[in-house]
Amino acid sequence: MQVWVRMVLVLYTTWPFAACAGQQSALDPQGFQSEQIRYTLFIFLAVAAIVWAAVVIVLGLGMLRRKRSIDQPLDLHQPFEERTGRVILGLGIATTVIVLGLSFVSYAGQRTVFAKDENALTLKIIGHQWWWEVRYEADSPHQSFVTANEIRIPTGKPVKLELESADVIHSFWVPSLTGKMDLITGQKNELQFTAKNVGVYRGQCAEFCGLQHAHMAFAVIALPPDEFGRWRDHENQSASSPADPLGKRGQALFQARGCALCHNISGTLAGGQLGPDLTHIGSRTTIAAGTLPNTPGTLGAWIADPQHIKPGNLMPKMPLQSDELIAILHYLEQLK
Ligand code: HEC
Ligand SMILES: [Cu+2]
Repeated sequence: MQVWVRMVLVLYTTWPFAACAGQQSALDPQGFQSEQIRYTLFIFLAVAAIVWAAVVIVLGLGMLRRKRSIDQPLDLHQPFEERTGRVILGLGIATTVIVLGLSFVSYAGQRTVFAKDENALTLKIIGHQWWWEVRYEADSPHQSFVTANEIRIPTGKPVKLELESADVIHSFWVPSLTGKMDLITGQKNELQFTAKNVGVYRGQCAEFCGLQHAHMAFAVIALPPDEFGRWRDHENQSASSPADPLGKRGQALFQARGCALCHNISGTLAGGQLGPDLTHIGSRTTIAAGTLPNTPGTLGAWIADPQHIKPGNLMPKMPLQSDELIAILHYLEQLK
């Protein structure tokens, strides 16, 4: 078989299933809200399919039973006119009932999806070109901390997100958990969802927001509640101070080479707010908004030349000697 024929066949047979399951799929719901959305979708799909099939069947019958052309097409045939009138009236009523019914289904679905729970865990998400700031805010400042591009939540507990933007309009979308919501400057939008199962769910910006829009992903990591509590307690702590000489040098260079102007590392002098918080960067799974897995190699490559990896992003290429790069990398790796 020709190669291209085989490729087309493979694509054709696997493509319909590729989107149905996995980390990022509205058809494989892992939250109460996404379940409701899929349910609404299937009702719409079923009703639309039935209407479509009925129209095609009637059209086919009409074509099969077509009569010869009439000599006087403008002549009125009383019984025929009456029958046509009744059919049109019936179809008009059916259409109205279907549209009203679907409106009700959609309204009921929205009530579930947008239901508010007062006891929800509240997080603030701020969209930036092209990364996500995630703020866990508690009543006491000692319980509040900031992270980026990774949202850890407990399973079974409602989570409320307050969505804002620092620059342009972004859109928050984790298909496995719930529907989309825009992030707009000067406005606070809310989105609530509950993850049913432990897992990692991928999300991404769903509103074109500039050059690196396609590299503006994030992960929602749903943990068992006790594990979430432990993570939260750990995340609350300031960054650990490096004990070894190379780490100490890295920390000093982080200040001296300007990184601290844009990045915050709690418990140190670094307090920049322009870029992601790096207090616990060593324990995050990805860097640069889901663009690369977080490994020593990718982290080093990012610090050496972020513009090569994500052209146009707002972290400039910093002039560093290779020994300085190694020291800074060693320091950041320790920030678990
Ligand atoms: C002008 C501000 C600025 C400076 C200076 C800067 N950064 Fe960044 N940095 C950013 C921004 C903005 C991002 C987010 C880029 C993106 O994902 O689009 C970032 C991302 C990062 C990340 C990835 C974080 C994550 O969670 O994805 C690391 C690590 C990092 N910077 C380290 C450094 C180091 C080390 C230096 C100094 C050599 C430095 N940065 C200097 C603005 C800056
Ligand atoms: Cu965006």
